[in-house]
Parts: sequence; C-alpha cells; structure tokens
Amino acid sequence: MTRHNWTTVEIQTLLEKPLFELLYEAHAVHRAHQPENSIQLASLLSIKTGGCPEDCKYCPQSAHFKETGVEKEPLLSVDTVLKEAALAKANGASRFCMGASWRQPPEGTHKADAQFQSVLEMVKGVRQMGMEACVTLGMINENQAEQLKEAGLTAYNHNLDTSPEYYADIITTRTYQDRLNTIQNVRKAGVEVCCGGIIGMGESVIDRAAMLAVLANMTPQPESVPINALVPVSGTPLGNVQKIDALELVRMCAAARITMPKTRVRLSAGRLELSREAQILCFFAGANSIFYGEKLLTTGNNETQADLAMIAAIGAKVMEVA
Ligand code: SAM
Ligand code: DTB
Ligand code: SF4
Repeated sequence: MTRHNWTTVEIQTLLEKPLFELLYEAHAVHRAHQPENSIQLASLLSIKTGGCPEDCKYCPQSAHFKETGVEKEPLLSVDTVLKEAALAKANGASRFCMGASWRQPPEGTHKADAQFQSVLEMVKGVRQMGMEACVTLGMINENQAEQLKEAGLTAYNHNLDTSPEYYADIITTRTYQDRLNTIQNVRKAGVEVCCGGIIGMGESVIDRAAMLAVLANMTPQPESVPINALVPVSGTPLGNVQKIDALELVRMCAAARITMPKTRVRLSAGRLELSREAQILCFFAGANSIFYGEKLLTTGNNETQADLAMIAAIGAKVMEVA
C-alpha cells in the first residue's frame, strides 16, 4: 500500500523515533516490498564539468564560486563517454548516469543542437551495451524529454535537494516550481524519475521530512531516490559546514523506505565518510543502491573492490539489468 498523503509531521515523527523502532518498521517494509535483496550499482560520469550558471551553494561546479578547483570543460565526446560506460559495465554496473553542469541543455543554435544530439547518442550507446541509462542535464522541456525517451533513456535525475521552505537558502537562480515542472515533463514523456536530495546543509529535521513528503506524495512516486550527504567542497558557501552524524543518513534511508516502499533508495554522495558498518545500517534501513566507481562527478567515491566485498559480506546480490 503506497500512500500519497504523507504529512511533514508524520515523517518528522518517523525521523525522530528511537532508532531501533524506526529500523524495525523500515526493515519490515523493505522485506515486504523489496524481497530480492539486491543492491543496484550505478556508475556516474560528469560529461560536462564546471562553469554552471546556477548558484547551488553546495556545488563545486557553479561558476559563481571561483575557488573550488573545478575547471570549466567542454562536453565530452560520445566516444569518450561510451568508453567509460563500457568500463563501468565491465566492473559490474547496471546503470550508467551522465551528469552535465547545465542550467538546461543548450538549445537553438547549430552548435547547441549538436550537443543535445551527442547526449542522445550517448544514451543510445549505453542502452545498446545493455545497461540502464540515466542523465541529469538541468531543466528540460517536454520536447527534450520526448527526444530522450526516444533515444531509450531509462531515467532522468533531477533532485529537489531540500524542502520547499529551505530551498531559497540554498539556490536563488531557480525555484522549487521549476524543479517540479521538469519532473513533470520527464514523467509525461514516460521516462522514470530519479529524484532526491541532500542532507547536512544546515536544514532542520522538519526540512528533511518536508522534502520526503513532496517525494512520497508524487503520483507515481519516483522510481529512484538518491539520498546524498553534503560533500563539503572548499570554495563553496557550504565548504565549512559541519559533517552530519552517519545515523542521520540511516534515519533518512529508513524514512524514505517507509514512505516509498517500492522505490530504489540510493545511498549517494557522502558514502566515503561512512564506515562499512554505517553503510550496512543504511542498507538494513532500506537503501538498495549505491553510486559505484571511484569518482562521483568531481569528488571521490569508495573503491569498487571494497564495495563488492561489502555487498558480499552481507550476503546481498548485485542487481542485474532486467
Ligand atoms: N546541473 C544539473 C542539476 O543540478 O540538476 C545536474 C548535475 S548536479 C551536480 C546533480 C546533483 O548533484 C545535484 O542536484 C545535487 O543534489 C548533487 N550534488 C552536487 N554537489 C553536491 C555535493 N557537494 N554534495 C552532495 N550532493 C551534491
Ligand atoms: C545525485 O543525487 N548525486 C549525484 C548524482 N545524483 C548526479 C551527484 C553527487 C555529486 C557530488 C559532488 C561531486 O562529485 O561533484
Ligand atoms: Fe549547476 Fe547542477 Fe551544480 Fe547547481 S548542482 S551549480 S545546477 S551543476
């Protein structure tokens, strides 16, 4: 029974329960709705890095923050991207996610249209390898969503990042409604929605609950929800923010699982800071996917061998492509 009438207060109550009560409830939902005990490995590649016009306070790729050490680079070639995709597949990934530091994909000029065509080629190439393909390109309109669908795109990632109330403290160059509009365009085109957020940006538990309520009350709910912990990058406005306690991530995974029983909950950025055992608690709570590969977009990620060993240690299996 998937509910779409969650209130922020209900989810706040979940997030604040005694840990074992929360884990007990979350794991029961997990067992009932995710019986295959599999973990999905999704590999990430930044296909276009830096120089982004948006001002997301957490992001090293924003052009507004000059001292993050991230250089602006052009869109990678289709060839380069597909070589990386083949490597990810060889390492065991079943989803390949491509991220671009765009406010929206370039459109209108000959050069701009050629760039979008390249992205479509990348999507087609990844699908031909037998992996799921996901892209995150900023805001897209209905027409772009349809073209991506035609190219075979499995999912589009577009995060809400935080609550509607806290959003303007983090990003001023676009609105929450802009985000929701893109998600609607993706859904309308028949592409799966991958949508989540970040904790550890100075938000309250109420903000975390409010974000989960927006996600859970979408009909249908997102097929995948990435739960990121802020990776503080020096040079960004959030570069000096105190790191969160790992148990807060465990609690987010649990509340996401309880409110979104069928969704793939991805334990995303920030995993490098977690012990193996903290990650395992996240899986017990309901996480069943990770970003896999030693780099996220611009920052580091866990070693692949360590990840495979961790999955083997808990007796879970790696999700295969359907
Ligand atoms: N530019 C596109 C957009 O923002 O929609 C796509 C790429 S953007 C880098 C993808 C997501 O990465 C963001 O929505 C945010 O949730 C996450 N992200 C970026 N920097 C992060 C950081 N330092 N820590 C955690 N998550 C981060
Ligand atoms: C998501 O929710 N997290 C990923 C992916 N979707 C695109 C990105 C994390 C980025 C972390 C900072 C970096 O490496 O630049
Ligand atoms: Fe740009 Fe995306 Fe980074 Fe925001 S999160 S600055 S939109 S790349």
